[in-house]
Amino acid sequence: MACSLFVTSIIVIFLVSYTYGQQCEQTLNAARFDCYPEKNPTQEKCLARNCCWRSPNQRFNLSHFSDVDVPFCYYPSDFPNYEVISNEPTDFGQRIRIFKSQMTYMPHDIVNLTVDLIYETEQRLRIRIYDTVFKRYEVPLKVPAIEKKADPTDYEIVVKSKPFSILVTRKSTGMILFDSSVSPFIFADQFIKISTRLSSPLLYGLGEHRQSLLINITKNWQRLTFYTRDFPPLENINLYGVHPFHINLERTPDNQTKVHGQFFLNSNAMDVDLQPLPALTYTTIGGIIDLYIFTGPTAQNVIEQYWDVIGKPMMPPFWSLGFHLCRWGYNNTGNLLAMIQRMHDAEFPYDVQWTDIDAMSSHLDFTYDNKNFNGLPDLVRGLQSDGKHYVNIIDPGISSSQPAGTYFPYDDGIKRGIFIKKLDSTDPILGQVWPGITAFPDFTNPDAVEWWTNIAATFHETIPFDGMWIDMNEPSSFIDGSINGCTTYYLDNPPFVPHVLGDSLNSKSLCPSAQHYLSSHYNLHSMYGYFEAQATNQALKTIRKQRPFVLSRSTFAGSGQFTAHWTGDNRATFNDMYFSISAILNFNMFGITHVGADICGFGLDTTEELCTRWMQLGAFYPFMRNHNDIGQRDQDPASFSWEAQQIMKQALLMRYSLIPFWYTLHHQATMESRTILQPLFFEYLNDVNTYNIDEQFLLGRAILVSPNLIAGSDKVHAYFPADIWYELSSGVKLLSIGQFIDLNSPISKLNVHVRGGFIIPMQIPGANLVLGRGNPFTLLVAQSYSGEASGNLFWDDGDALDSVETQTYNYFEFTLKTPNTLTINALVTNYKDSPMRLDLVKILGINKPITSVTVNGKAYSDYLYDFLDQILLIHGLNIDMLAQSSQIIQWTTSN
Ligand code: MIG
Repeated sequence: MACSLFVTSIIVIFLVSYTYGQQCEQTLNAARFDCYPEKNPTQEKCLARNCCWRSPNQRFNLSHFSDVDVPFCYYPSDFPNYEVISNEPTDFGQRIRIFKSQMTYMPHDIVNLTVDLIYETEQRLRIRIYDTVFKRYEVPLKVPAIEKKADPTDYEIVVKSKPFSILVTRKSTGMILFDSSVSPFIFADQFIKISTRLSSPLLYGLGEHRQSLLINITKNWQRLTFYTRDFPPLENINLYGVHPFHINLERTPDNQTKVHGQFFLNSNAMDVDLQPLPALTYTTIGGIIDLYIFTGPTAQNVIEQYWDVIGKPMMPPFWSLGFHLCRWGYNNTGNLLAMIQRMHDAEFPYDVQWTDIDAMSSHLDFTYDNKNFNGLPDLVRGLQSDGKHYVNIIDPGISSSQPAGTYFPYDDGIKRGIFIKKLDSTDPILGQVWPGITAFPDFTNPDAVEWWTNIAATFHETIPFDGMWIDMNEPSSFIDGSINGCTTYYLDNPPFVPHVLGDSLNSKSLCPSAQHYLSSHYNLHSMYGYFEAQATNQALKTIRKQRPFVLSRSTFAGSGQFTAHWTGDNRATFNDMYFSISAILNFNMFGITHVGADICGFGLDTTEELCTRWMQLGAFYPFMRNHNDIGQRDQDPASFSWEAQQIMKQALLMRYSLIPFWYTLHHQATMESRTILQPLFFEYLNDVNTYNIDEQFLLGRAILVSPNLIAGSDKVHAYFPADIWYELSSGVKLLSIGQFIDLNSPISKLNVHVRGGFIIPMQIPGANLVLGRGNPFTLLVAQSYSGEASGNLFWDDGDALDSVETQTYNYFEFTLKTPNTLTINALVTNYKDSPMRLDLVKILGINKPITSVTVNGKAYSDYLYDFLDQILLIHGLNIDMLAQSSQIIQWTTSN
């Protein structure tokens, strides 16, 4: 049946090349869609595709010529396309059959397709387009299944028949959310291309790429490639992770901004082409079209709607919010001990010590080098008895060349058959990584989890690690494909290869034809890190019976349920420090909220100035780790001058004092789908000045961080949206708002401001988070214009897997209401193992002298009022926050 269709279609194509007339009149350059995205397009190759070949219409400015620009070869308006043959209402929405009578230029066009329009929720629409006849690969993510059609609040769909296209608009404004009519739709076995018009050129997301936060395509053409890859983050290349999700702003004529999001659920290698129309084109080489549209209308709403599909981030263990210290190349226990000692002597707060592959024996996973790292197990136990934690590295490559019977992870893996296999073989495909020739565990195989758990558990008996760092999981190999190269099979030789680094899908990784339990490596390559993180999370739960900490380099949509992430091999430059901000903001949108960049830079030698600035900024990374490449100068805080050390210590103390706020934000991320770090536009959507800001960011909704990112500068050019802002450390109110201003920022100073209307729970820092847990809490109350504020605090034992399910936690709501009444509401008080004493309350923005203070109705005299800075400090409180469900602090002022 399919075969005869195919033959008919071949006959049709010959007829067609005579009949269609090449409608090439295309006045707008920006409306040209690239018909020859491969390298070296020529007129001949273009015409062979029945496309139009013309130089761009306007005078061509060669200085702007870049890799991606106005295409010479573009689709004519009458290019063959699908048409609707039926359209039926269903329980979930609509089912449409479409058909294409003319073949296009890629092999194995699929002419009969089904289009499901699924009205999943009131704000979420899903569009699935797939082969009507044969089942194709689909991304093995557990996404919500919807049976009943929802009633859309604010979207409308129109399906056009001939040619087939889909138009989605926002009902309330008429803005276009999706419009595939802009370019022909192509669906061949290994080449699927769909375009959509964007609402505006204001675009965010589409990771993992090194780019500014705002992907501005007002004038620029851009191509972003998605295929996980081990390479130091540079612009215009595919990197470690794949997140085909974006946010697009819609500006209405009356200057209101609404937001929608879009997620392309597809794990095959793909290009996303962006052009100033503005429009976006996905070109993927497998799977199906599975598109989600999230109608917001705010940015936070879009995030909630996205995370409902991919899964919310995990709650990290409390200790993992502290400062982490790592480097590649401690080289031996002596160096490691000396570093720990100098950190201790200098009294830096710090929580987690790491080791890298140099601590392994011959780079073999689940071993340690008991010569150079003699005594490592005791060293780790020593750290733990001081309340610190230890994380070690595990690479996916399992050495296959150790003498039989000497390396259990490989021997047992072979026995259980859990390695990725060569095409048509039961033998593992072999690559080469740090330990030499290696096999690669297939974490899509359910049996792999038990194998992985067992070998990790055995090693845990030797070294009781607290978390696992999973690196090299793109998966990365030092050779292309395998030790035997790749095959002539079609998966190893696709007719179109997206613009991946190295020009081949097997570049520094495995052959696409390699076989996983669930499907081919061709389909699953970019999910390797996802499945490894899931298995590792599972293994740690089984072994430690506590909340797991996993750090993964490669990620896919939804990885945040299992793992934290760092942005890979950055370099010690101010530019790298700048790009870390947009990367971290993006990963927050992608649902991996526990994220950071290597502080002070991984590659290259850092400088004292850069490292000082970076420690200040890094104190506001959700995941705060200073990590360094082998061979670079030391960069742990204690390795610098006394002056630099004091500044770094201030930054660390600032972080540690804010941990109750951070921890509560993580709780809200897991429960309410809130980003932890966010761009300013998330909170100030109608303020156009915020759209392009990626040198500042918000922690939660309340704290604005404006780091100094420029070498040798003592000023920060920073924007303050029209609101009340108080400097965090001094409590002083900022006078210029709604504009950019130059803040003083000598090397000793990081500018951090608190937004009026918020109450920030804080705590007196200890030497580490475990030792500081019982320390007194403080509240920073930043009044709004009307003298109100609110905040909350989540607290549990920090390690339990089920504190939410069993309600073994404490939850407080703090409110300041007029007149001058601060209430501490203890809503849940089931966790009693650690004292929760409130010692100090600092209220900002009080412009009248205080005449009295009462605590729970009794006069209280331990307070100070600073008229100049308008701050009321109530100290020595010693309030047990768990004692009563509601406690009240009040004050009166003179008139
Ligand atoms: O081929 O384990 O990104 O953080 O220090 C390099 C050694 C392997 C890459 C990681 C980096 C780590 C390094 N690894």
